[in-house]
Amino acid sequence: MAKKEMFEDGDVGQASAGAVSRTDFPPNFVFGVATSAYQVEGAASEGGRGPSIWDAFCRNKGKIVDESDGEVAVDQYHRYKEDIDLIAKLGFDAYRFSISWSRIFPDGLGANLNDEGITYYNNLINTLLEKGIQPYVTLYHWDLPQHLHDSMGGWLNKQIVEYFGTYAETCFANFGDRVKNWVTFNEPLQTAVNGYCYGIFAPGRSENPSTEPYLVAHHQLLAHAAAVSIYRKKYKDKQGGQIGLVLDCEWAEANSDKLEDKVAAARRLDFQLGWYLHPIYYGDYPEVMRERLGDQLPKFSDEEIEMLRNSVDFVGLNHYTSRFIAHAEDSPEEGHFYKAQMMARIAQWEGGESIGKKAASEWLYVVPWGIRKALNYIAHRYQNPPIYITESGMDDEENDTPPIHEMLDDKLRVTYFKSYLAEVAQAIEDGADVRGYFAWSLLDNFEWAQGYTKRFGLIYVDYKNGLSRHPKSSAYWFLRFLKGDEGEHSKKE
Ligand code: PNW
Repeated sequence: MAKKEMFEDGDVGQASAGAVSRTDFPPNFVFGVATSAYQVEGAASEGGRGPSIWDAFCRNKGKIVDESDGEVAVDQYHRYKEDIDLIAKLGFDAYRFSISWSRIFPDGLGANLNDEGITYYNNLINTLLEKGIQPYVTLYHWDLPQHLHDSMGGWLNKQIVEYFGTYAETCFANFGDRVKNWVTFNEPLQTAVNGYCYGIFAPGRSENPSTEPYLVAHHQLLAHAAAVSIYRKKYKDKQGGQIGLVLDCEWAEANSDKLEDKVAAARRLDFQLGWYLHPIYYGDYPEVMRERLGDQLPKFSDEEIEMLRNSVDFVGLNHYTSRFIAHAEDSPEEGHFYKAQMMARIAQWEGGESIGKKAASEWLYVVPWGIRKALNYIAHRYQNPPIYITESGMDDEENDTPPIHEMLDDKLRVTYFKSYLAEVAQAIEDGADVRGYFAWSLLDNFEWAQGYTKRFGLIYVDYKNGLSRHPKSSAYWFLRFLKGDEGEHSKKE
């Protein structure tokens, strides 16, 4: 299909302008909201928490656009009851949050357990369960204990695999009687590429962009496998839970019917998903990565591959946006990781047409049809695994000029969720085994290098007035949708 036709019929894309209702999904389909520890908890110097690489990174001038940090964030550490009340009132089934490693082991090493950290997460988990909300817990969402970075090089050192195993096991042992859904890593790609190639995420390294990202990804994969192996050997039977890995993927649509563009789009997907899923399903990195990267790509031993094989009970997909991909010998994208992919990512053409409406973040365009394609791609290429969409959403620019009620009426976000969910329902009909959808995010929060200048929340946080919480139109839309009051009417017409 010509690129223009794909988005001619309206603001946000094709088939998805119609209605969507709860009954388009199986009754046991999970609807949740997501956050991560450093982005929402705050209390960074309280409760015995040790520093993480993000505390240190935020102090480097110029790294965070508004020079902010997660010291207070949105203070969920002290307001978790209020936040859980909101999740319950909106009618969500599940809350995906992450555990801060340095709140459990302040120096990361695994000898000195911080009881206050255990107590905090026990309270959080118990309060969720009292309200009938299932916890989905991520062990690593980018906040490595600073001591592990300083003393041994963090993810660059293979020894990290053991330390991660100890930390993971401590979480299974303490929380696994109640937590039935575990994620080892959130988006290992972003840690590898933004943390070790571009230096725009902690720990901010860009010295060896052609080797470090691949080493860091390798060690994250091995740490993932180690944690899963511990869980399956010692906890899974007793506790009856499941464990998976969360990957991020922009859909890559070939820019034309030319073979070289189709191959470039396929290569792009191998560099995002295949980098992590190929070792797990097929025993090595994708061939095209080996071809393009040669010795820069580490090798697995037979034993490691054995451990990695089938090491996911489900695939978590963080999906926000899509791009058209064109073959490019000399890629316009900067940095080693993108150059190696020999492609151009296209969101806008010379004529001004765009792949979708733009959200606030540079990289985020609203492209509903991409999520259906991404889900079908995973289903076909990776043996139709159970998939949870563990994050999906869009952001508005922080702007304190308009009155708050205007900020709360987030019409484009409502359209985003309606249209993306309609496409998820289609993917289920196509045969993809999709089990859940988590909106990013429960509430506005610390958006990494963008600080507090971008707002992804269903709930508005008033940073100027005591961090008070105010549900946006999208939150009320979910409330009606989850009750079954959305979509049915227009559907029958
Ligand atoms: C995710 N991209 O990161 C993270 O898991 C969240 O912590 C974050 O707040 C959220 O998305 C919004 O940014 C991403 O460049 C970072 O495509 C970058 C991309 C996608 C997701």
